[in-house]
Amino acid sequence: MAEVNKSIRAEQMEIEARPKIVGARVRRLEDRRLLTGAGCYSADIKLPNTAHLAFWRSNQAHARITRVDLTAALALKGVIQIFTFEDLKDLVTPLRAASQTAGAVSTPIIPLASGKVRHVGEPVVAVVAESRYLAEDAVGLVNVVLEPLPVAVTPQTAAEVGAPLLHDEAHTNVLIDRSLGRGDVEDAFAKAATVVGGQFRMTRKTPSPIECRVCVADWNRGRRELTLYTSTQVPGIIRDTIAEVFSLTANQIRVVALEVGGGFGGKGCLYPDEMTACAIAIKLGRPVKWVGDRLEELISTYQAFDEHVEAHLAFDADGQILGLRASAMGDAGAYSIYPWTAAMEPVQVISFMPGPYRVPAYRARTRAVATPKTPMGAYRGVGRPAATFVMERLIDLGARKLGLDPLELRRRNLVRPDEFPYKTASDIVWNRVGFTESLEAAVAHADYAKLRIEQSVAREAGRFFGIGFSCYGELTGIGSRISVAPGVRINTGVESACIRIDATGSVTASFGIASHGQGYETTLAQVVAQELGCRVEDVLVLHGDSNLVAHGSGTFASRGAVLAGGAATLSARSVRKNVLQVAAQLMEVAASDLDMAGGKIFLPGTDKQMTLRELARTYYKDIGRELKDIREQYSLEATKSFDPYFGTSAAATHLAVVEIDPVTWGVKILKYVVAEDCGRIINPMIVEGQVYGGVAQGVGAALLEEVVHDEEGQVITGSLVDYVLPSAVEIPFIEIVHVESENPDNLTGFRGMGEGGTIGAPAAIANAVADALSEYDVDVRELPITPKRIFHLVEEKKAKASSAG
Ligand code: MCN
Ligand code: SMO
Repeated sequence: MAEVNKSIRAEQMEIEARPKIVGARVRRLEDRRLLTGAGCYSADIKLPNTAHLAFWRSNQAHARITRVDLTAALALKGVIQIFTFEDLKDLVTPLRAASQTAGAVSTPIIPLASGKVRHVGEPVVAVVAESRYLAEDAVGLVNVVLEPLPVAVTPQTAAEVGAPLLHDEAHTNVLIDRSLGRGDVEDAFAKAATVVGGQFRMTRKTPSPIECRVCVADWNRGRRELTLYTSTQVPGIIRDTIAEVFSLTANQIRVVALEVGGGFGGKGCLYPDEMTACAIAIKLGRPVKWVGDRLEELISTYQAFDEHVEAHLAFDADGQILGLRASAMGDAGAYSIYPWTAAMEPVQVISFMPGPYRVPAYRARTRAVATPKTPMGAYRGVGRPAATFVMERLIDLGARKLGLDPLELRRRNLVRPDEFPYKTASDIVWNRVGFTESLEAAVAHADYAKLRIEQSVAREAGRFFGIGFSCYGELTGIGSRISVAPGVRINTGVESACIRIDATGSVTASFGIASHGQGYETTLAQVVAQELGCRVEDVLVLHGDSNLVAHGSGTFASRGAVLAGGAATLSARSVRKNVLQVAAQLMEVAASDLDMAGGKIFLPGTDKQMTLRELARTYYKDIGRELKDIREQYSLEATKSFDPYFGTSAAATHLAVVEIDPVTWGVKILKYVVAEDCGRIINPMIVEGQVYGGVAQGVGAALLEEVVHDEEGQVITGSLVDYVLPSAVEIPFIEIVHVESENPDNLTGFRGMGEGGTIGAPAAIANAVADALSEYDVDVRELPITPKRIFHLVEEKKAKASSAG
């Protein structure tokens, strides 16, 4: 044992002596290219002989396709061919997102609508022309006759027996109905001193990246090879899926995500548009290009967050949580998407609802209900923003009723450091993570006591000034044991890295993930440089191309740092070991005596050294009998896969201070503090950028963003004038405290954090708004909490007060 400890200590000392690359604020290597307009996006791909694709999309929510008349469109000069589902069906095997969840209903995913349409924006006819302009003109001449079918637009009406069915063969609109929990909830509520609760709702959002979805499909007829350039987060998943759809092997397919201008979840799955482009490219033997416009983005990119939750929380007289009850209903939209299924968000809502708190008894039910709307997919945070909103509102409601400070009530109920590993009532295991540390760090940084004094001064002056907390726990970097979406059949728990040193000594590190804003060319270069012992600028990180490694999925679910970072660590360590062996032979010393850092291999305490460049050149290019043996024995290249097996816990506390304008009821965020624990940080600057972006998205969810449909399922928010995204004006200055708690869960100590900002912000802002309006006893139960909603809430309370008085 002493031996082991000694060697661990020696290793630690050695690590500490090396330059600290992981943990440094390295400037993003990709930014020079991106900021000078030198990035190459999918829309920039210009292949010779490209045909341009445009879609005729459904303008009705639910209707039978009775006639498609293409005569006028086909007569337009420059139109190459026009396709309906019938023209493509011989090529494609319909996809179904299988789920192991009992009673789960899957729906077919096909390139173009067949027989009927199920949401506004669904692609029905694909027009291919010599230019995009001609294709658009021809779309205007396509005549599709739709015979309206009855609609059940809300999940509540769609779930009723006898509601019009979206998928007749499913015999129900309820795609998922699942319950979970532990403990005696009835008893908990019977014993409770205080119960709070009610109906909550987070409305529909759309991810809204700057770059709309784009793809270019290219079929090499001779070699039978398909290349798909697509603005996706998940090239690996798309490749494997396309193989299935077109009955090809994966080595016939290459899926490339060049620069991707944001995804935020919306580019995390395979779309019918991509299937269509591939099918037509194969049919025509010409490259086919589709560039989605903003309207298409707003009506066809998968949306999320439409969660209706009824929840109640029971406390004892001391404010200890006794039990939680929740019933959630998610608006799944028209299809159960591939590969995540309709279960992904609604199940996350109830799984994460107990949050970072000790909840001894819990019972929850969740349903995903098909409605004639754009399918529900991923949106940063997936379910946890809604879960956190509901739970954190319940905590604040409880504090008010119990007469306790919201901070105190949280302190009493957070899972304490000595309780880890803590298994929640929904079966999530929280491993050691800084729940309490994050809360205390936020409180200290914001000087909470002073804020409350400021608040009382403000209130005396008649101002609506409010303070809101939100605490959450997250499972990130999920391994093969736990799936990202409950019940899905695909395993996303593995990522690979291939690291190779070439004859010039430069290092190329290839990954299966796909950076689309996260800055992986920088952070993974930091990890490789640290572990291998070279400089960051020696490392080129390649990603976003299914040809790079044998298997990879992409970037989603806050997994990149943990999974790709883990794979990078393993393969860099493997290459390093070999480099030291080769150097030992060339320098005629023992490998165990050598060290490597900054691109130099050296014998500590002497001037004996060689550069990685010299070593690599000798290894590949010099002539000599002994080199033959060295080459055969040691490779300057390694591929390793990493599977964290379980997930890694992550946590944060957000604290928002808001002021509400008594005339316009507009909410202004005065102060915003985030204390987050993402374990060991690779690059604090990038982590801060992720927090800023995530909180900005959460501010949108809390105050502004909402996809609105009318009672016929028409989309009201078809432009960015109607679907309101936050701008710089609405985004507060965000103060960040890093709580780098030690992470025993995986080999790197990294925890994921890319979604966290969006998980914490809606709840903190909702609580702050409710606190600001506490004189009216206003309860914030629906987000976004717009001026109009606040106005109605206040008027309602005023009316009640005057009728009572
Ligand atoms: N990081 C770090 N140290 C840690 C943890 C993370 O330096 N301890 C860095 C990572 O190296 C990476 C970034 O922070 O550069 C985010 O890492 P991680 O938390 O692993 O999240 P993912 O890479 O898996 O990113 C996915 C996540 C998701 S799910 C959405 S949605 C989202 C997000 O990232 N969409 C984004 N951030 C986005 N940022 C941009 N710019 N654009 C999007 O579409
Ligand atoms: S919503 Mo992020 O792509 O998991």
